[in-house]
Amino acid sequence: MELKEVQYVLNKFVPGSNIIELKEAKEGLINSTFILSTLTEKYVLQKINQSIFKDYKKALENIITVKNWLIKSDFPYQFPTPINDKYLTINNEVFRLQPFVTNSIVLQKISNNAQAYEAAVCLGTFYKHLNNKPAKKLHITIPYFHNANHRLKDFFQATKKASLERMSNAKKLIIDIENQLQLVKDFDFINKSLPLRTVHNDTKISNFLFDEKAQKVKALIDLDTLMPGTVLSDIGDMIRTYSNPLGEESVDFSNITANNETIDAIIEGFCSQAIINSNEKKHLRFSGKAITLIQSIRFLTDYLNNDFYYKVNYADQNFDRAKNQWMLYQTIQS
Ligand code: GN1
Ligand code: MG
Repeated sequence: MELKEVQYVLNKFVPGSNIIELKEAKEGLINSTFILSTLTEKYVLQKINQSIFKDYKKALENIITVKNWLIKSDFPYQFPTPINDKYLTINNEVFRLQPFVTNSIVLQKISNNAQAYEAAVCLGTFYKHLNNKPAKKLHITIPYFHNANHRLKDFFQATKKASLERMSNAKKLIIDIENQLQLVKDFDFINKSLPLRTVHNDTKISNFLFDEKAQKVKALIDLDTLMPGTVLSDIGDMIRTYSNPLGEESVDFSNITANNETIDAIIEGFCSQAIINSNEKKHLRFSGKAITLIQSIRFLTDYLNNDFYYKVNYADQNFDRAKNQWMLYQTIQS
């Protein structure tokens, strides 16, 4: 989007204010995000990807519900939500405007385990404050989001429709994944035995805003996937993203190895706050392995589907992401 368009959208939210600085934040793979400053305010403007967040209206209701629960229980972190609790539809595009969290920075990767610990403490606090809230009242806005069997169904369907070229590139990885189906089944089986909780569902480090100076978390962001679920989705995704020092875009495949000490820091930080039962605790480490394999399957599925879901900058990027996750998966201890 160009400055003129962003300015037009901003004025629908805040009439009369003028942008003096505009930056696009390119971290997310789905929504488009812009950081904009006016003389007196700084905002985050997002264009929602409606083909992925089809139920964005219900997702907004979830955000408001959780916000109210957290306000009531004095959640000690910021939880930025859309200004006026609303989205605006402008020329068939859906936008939200949020305040920018002052003096905050986005980390693309962790640079030490203390950062992993701090983010996990924030997540644990989130779980503690929502412990007695009725998660099942939240809408399921993306059905089967972390259901492994569902992801496998999509994957097998994609293998049937894929181009010959992409199928032949992916052949080895497809066979490797097919040899791991038991783990995917175990994940669904374990989840059925765990309590339903309010789950964030996208706990990568860039969704925990850090203080510019102190190495502390200030805010939890990216709330589109707040849904009922189990703790394994959130801890699994933390493990998947923080334990991979090279990041999910790295193509240095032979050097992708999980840092298992980072995993210890995540579990320690989370358990220092969250109130979870022994069955949940027992499977935290396993969740990292499972979610990483599922993410490899999701990237590979999208590659076979000709990149319908995740944004790509070059032809085989989703295949590279799938290989990256596969390498990581093999080195995560569980
Ligand atoms: C997507 O758009 P982003 O980066 O916040 C995805 C996550 C994946 C992640 C992989 C709704 O999140 O589930 O783990 O990409 N979100 C959705 O980087 O599918
Ligand atoms: Mg996200």
